[in-house]
Amino acid sequence: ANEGAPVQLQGEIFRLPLPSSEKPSEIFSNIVHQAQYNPHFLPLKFDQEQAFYATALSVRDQLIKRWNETYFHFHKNDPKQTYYLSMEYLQGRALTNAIGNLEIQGAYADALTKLGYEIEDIADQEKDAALGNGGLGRLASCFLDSIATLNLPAWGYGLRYRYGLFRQRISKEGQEELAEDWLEKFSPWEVVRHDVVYSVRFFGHVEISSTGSRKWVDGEIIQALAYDVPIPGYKTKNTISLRLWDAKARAEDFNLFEFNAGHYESASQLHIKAQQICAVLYPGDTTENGKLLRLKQQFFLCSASLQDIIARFKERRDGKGTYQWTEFPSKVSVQLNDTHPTLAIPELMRLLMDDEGLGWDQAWDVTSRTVSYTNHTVLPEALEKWSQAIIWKLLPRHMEIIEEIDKRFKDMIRATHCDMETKIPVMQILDESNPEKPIVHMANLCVVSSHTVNGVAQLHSDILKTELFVDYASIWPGKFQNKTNGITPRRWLRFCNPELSSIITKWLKSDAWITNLDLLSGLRQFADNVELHAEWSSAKMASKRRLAQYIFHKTGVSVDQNSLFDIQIKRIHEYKRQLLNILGAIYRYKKLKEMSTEERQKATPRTIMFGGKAFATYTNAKRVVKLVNDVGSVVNNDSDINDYLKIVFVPNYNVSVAEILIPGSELSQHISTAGMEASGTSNMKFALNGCLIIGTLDGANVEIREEIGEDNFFLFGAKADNVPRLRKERENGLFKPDARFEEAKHFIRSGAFGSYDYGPLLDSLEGNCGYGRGDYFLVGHDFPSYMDAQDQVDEAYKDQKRWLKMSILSTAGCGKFSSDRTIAQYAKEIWGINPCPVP
Ligand code: GL9
Repeated sequence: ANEGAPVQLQGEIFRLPLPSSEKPSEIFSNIVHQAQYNPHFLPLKFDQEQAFYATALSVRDQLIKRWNETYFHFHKNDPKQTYYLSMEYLQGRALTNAIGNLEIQGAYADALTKLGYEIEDIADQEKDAALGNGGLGRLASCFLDSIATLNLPAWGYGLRYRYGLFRQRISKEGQEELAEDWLEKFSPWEVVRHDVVYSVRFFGHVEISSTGSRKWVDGEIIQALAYDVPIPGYKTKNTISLRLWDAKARAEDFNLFEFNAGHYESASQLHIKAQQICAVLYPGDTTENGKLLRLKQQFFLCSASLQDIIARFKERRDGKGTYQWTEFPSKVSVQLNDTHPTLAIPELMRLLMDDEGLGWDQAWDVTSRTVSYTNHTVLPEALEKWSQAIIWKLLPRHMEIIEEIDKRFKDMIRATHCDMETKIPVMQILDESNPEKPIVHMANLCVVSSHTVNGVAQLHSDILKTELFVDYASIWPGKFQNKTNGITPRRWLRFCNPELSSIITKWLKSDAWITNLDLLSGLRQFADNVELHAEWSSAKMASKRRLAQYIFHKTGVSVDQNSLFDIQIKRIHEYKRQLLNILGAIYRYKKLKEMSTEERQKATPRTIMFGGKAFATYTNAKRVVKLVNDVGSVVNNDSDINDYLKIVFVPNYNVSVAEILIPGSELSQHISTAGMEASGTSNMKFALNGCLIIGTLDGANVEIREEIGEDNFFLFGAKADNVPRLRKERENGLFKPDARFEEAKHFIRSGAFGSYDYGPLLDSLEGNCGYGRGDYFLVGHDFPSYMDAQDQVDEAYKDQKRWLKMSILSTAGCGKFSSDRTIAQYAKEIWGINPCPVP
């Protein structure tokens, strides 16, 4: 093993040098060892892909060591621990993040160089773990990073979906969805735990014993098998766990007799059913089958996680049965990430009463002191309502418990808040107003059962208290809190934008900002410094260049690197108003066409980029994707204006694409109808990377603007308080559309962007106001102020000195938006947990 000598290995079939078993700590030999002993690949091949897997497995060894130590440290010290239950985690790639957090980036880069590879190319081989849809899932992942970094005793629980969110392909037809096979080869980051298995029951019925105790029996049993993903903190040994459940059937459920009789499907029925549970994130729910599958997924997460939590509680309380259930809430906190894991509430009640023998009052006391709930949206269609019938069918015991919670809640109102009696119809958990289809309001169940309810930005939390949950707030004013979202500065600045990071470290004379983001405010004093301006601008240029190459590679469109890079990336949704953006772009295009060459030369050149996925069944969102692409094809092939405008749809937007787009951005659009975006988190990522924001007073935009200063934010649009009045006025025919708005719409209708029928999309902006029609999202109302703000952007960009100052001040003002701050607040104000650092 002459590992000191450089070997040329890249791409060639070769004989690996023997691993140096004497020095297993050596990274180089460890990678080689992994490549040779990893059973997944031919040992004679060492291409980029295998180099990635070998590198990742070598990093994983380091993670597992720390992760075991962390587990034992928590076990020994038995601190109160939080469990974060979430149906979504948008982890993205893990390699760069892991070696960055462990501060072994340089060592791995060197080792890979010796093996003939660049670390960036190897990192690029990794598939994104896209077990989430948007901001809510990415927030969960940022939280895990901060929890580990702050040494907090907390874990994540989720599902191990076989296919993550779909892969998006853009064709002439618009968006196409393909299965995203992130586990096609295998994931080097997960550790399958054959020792951690629980039974989860579905269907069946409730049996009542002679003493009156109730037990849920029969039905089908599926096994939950744990896969642990170690999550390293930054500059700490602490490495926490993201435990993802996979579903499988028991061997005894495989009917050998049927199989041998040639009835293969019926022989393995339960195996097929088990596979469906963790097949995809958000299976279509327009059919009854689809709804049932989603409910199964939710319950599967809740039941497996709670069984695991209870087992750990017992084990840590000496495992000898001397624990007191009253202690449970002082050892365990369960955070519900939105309403998707609401079934954790009746499941904890059931486990405590039916399995552990507690009475209702005691079980209720334990449950309601354990569980807290985060609301992430006020959109009516996103507030989960389940039909009672489907819960009776799948989870009969839970439906009984929910009924009882509802009954006791109403009794309590009548007994102690009789003034609120008239509010019962809107506050109750069960809604029987349609006797044909009685439903369960999951958010109401969460509010009634949780000790704390929080929104995700100040404005959103205010709306919860004064509108959505106003009546609960009047009886439980202390229950409601705000926890403004945050993002991890490691992934979203330090690792995705190394150029800018070094500049910041150099000017602040320390890299302490990486764990104390408030220190960024120290950049303010240099906001006018010409040297900093030069460095800042060259870092931005480098990121723009990389982004331009990426775009060319993915779309074939070549963009002008000196144009203003303007980006809107997020799920495609009417309330987020990608339509406003593209209508503005269309107007810009039309005006550029009408200008003389001399006039045009005064225009600020722009590249407008869009990215995001439309839910497969959301027709209007898919029409928007199609429109953006159609407009792009026309504009990008129009040689008259190509020096001034390009419009690009970046396909298959995900975490790793965001890591390329955000550092290269100069302007980003956060333009939702005020009051509708609970927080937004990409706004924070952009601002942190020195990108200016054009936006409405919505979600976290409000706080970002406060922090970075109103002069550094391009504001437009209606305020949240005025939105209901504006919709009313529209109803009453009082809305007068701006001429520019009409012109842009007419231009589409004229067929300027092809023959596709955009009528239905444009019609949603016309007529009488109501959800989904009559311009409910106020695109028309906000259009003129949006266009004015865009004119201000163009002017500001012409003055690069001013622009750079604004950009520096954006970064400098982002201290508040670290998820470290958010998590520290959750830990102190909701979870009641303290740091437990591994020595
Ligand atoms: C969301 C909100 O829409 C965002 O404004 C917010 O930033 C995030 C995180 O709190 O939560 N709520 C929600 O349901 N989603 C969000 O992104 N949805 C998805 O992620 C699908």
